[in-house]
Amino acid sequence: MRTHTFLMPIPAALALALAACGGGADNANSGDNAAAEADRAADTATATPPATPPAPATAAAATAMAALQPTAGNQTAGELRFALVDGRIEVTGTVTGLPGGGTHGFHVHETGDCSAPDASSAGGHFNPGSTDHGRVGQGAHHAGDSDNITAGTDGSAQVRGWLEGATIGDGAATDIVGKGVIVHTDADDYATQPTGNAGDRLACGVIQAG
Ligand SMILES: [Cu+2]
Ligand SMILES: [Zn+2]
Repeated sequence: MRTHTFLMPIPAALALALAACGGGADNANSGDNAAAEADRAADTATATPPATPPAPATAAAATAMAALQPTAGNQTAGELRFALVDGRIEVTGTVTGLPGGGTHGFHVHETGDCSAPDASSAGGHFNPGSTDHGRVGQGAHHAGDSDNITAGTDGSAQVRGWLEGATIGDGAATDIVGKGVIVHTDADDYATQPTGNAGDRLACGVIQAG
């Protein structure tokens, strides 16, 4: 019994020594092995058909932007960014040239056409779900409804709002790419149908992927 326990470490040590030698041999041949691996990898790559489309294309389409241009007789302009985050669209950016500060309605509209002097060409609120106008996050509302923006005394507003029920770049009925964005003269009351009684249009932009 004592003999056994004393002898056991010897085979273990031999095994370790052999393993070390084996590792050394592998290292010595690693250059050849690497070359053979590369050849096999190349063969596999040419023989295997392309897999599913790469994910980055979808990720890149999940953002959009819009440049706001003033309507006739106004100076309101801005830059907006849209990003799909956790199933809703975050809207960020800056709007300048708002008259006398105050609070202004802000929506995505159904048509990406700002050609009319008063931007009436952008149509009504973006409403793919055929719902009532309202306030995002509080019951029924248009997919294009976003909270009012508030300008400082310098006439500029930092936009930080969101959209619910809309998507970016997927080609679905809810896709905001190609739609319009409008900043209004007055505040949206979140109740009057179907406009929120936000008044005239100070600026208009077209949402573009990117
Ligand atoms: Cu509007
Ligand atoms: Zn609305």
